[in-house]
Amino acid sequence: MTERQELFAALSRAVLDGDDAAAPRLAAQALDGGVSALDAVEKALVPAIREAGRLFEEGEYFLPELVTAAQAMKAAMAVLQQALGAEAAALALGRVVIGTVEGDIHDIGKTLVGTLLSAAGFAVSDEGASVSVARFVARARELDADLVCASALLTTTMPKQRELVEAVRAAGLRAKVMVGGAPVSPRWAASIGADGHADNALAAVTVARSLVGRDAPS
Ligand code: B12
Repeated sequence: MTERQELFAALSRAVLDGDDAAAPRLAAQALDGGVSALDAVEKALVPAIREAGRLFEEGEYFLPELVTAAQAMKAAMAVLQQALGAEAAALALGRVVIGTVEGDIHDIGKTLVGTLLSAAGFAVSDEGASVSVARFVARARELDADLVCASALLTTTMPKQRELVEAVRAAGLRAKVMVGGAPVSPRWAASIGADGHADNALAAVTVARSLVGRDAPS
C-alpha cells in the first residue's frame, strides 16, 4: 500500500470507529500531504459511511454506531470543506437554495453537493435539513434563485420532492428544481417533473451548470 492509500484506509477506519478526534486529524494530515480534498471525500469518507450503512443493514452496527460514524465523517468534512471552498472560482454561476426535505435529517450528501456547487462558483444558500416546502419556496423567492436543490434519503420523504416541484411552479418562480439522494432515481425525478437529477456531488455540478446554461467549456 502506498502512503496515501494507508492514510485513506486510516481515515475510513476512523469514520467506521466513530472516532471524531482521529477523523479530522487524519483529514488535516491528508491536506498537509498535498492530497486533494475531493479525493479524500470520495475515496475515504464516502466509502466509509456507506460501509457503516451496510453494517447497519446487516445488523452488525446499531444506531448509536451509525450516529457516531456520521459524526466522525462530519468532523472530517468540516476540515476538508474549507479546502474545497478555497478552490472556489468567484464566478457567480447562479444562486442556489439547497436543503434536505422536511422529515429527513440526513444532511451529509446535501452538504457535500452544496459545498461542491459553491466551489464551482455558485452562490449557495444551505438551509440545512428537514426544510419545509414553504421555506424552500420563500428562500427561492427572496434570493431570486436560479436553482432549488432538494435532497431526500428516505423513501418516506421522497414525496416532499414532488410537493416542492409543484409548489415552485405554483408560486410562479423561475427557479429550476434539481433532486437527489441515495433512493432518488432519474425515473423518479422525471416522474415528479424535476428539471434535473444527479447521483453524486460531482455530477450535480455538471447538471447544475447545464440547468443554468453555463456548461463547462470542453
Ligand atoms: C449516515 C446515515 C444516517 C445518519 C445521518 C447523519 C447525518 N447528519 O446525515 C443517522 C444515523 C442520523 C441516520 C438516521 C436515520 N436513518 Co440513515 N442512513 C445513513 C447512511 C448509512 C448513509 C447516508 C450518507 O450520509 N451517505 C453518504 C452521502 C455522501 O451519500 P448520499 O447521502 O447518498 O449523497 C450523495 C448522493 O445521493 C447525491 N445527493 C444527495 N443529496 C443530493 C441532492 C441533490 C439536489 C443532488 C443533485 C444530489 C444529491 O450526492 C451525494 C454526494 O455524492 C444511509 C445508508 C446509505 N447507503 O445511504 C442510511 C439510510 C439512508 N438511513 C436509513 C434510515 C431508515 C434512517 C432512520 C429512519 C433510522 C431510524 N430507525 O431512526 C433515521 C432517519 C431519521 C430521519 N427522520 O431522517 C435508511 C433509509 C431506508 C429507506 N428506504 O428509506 C438507510 C438507506 C439505511 C438502511 N438501509 O436502512 N442515518
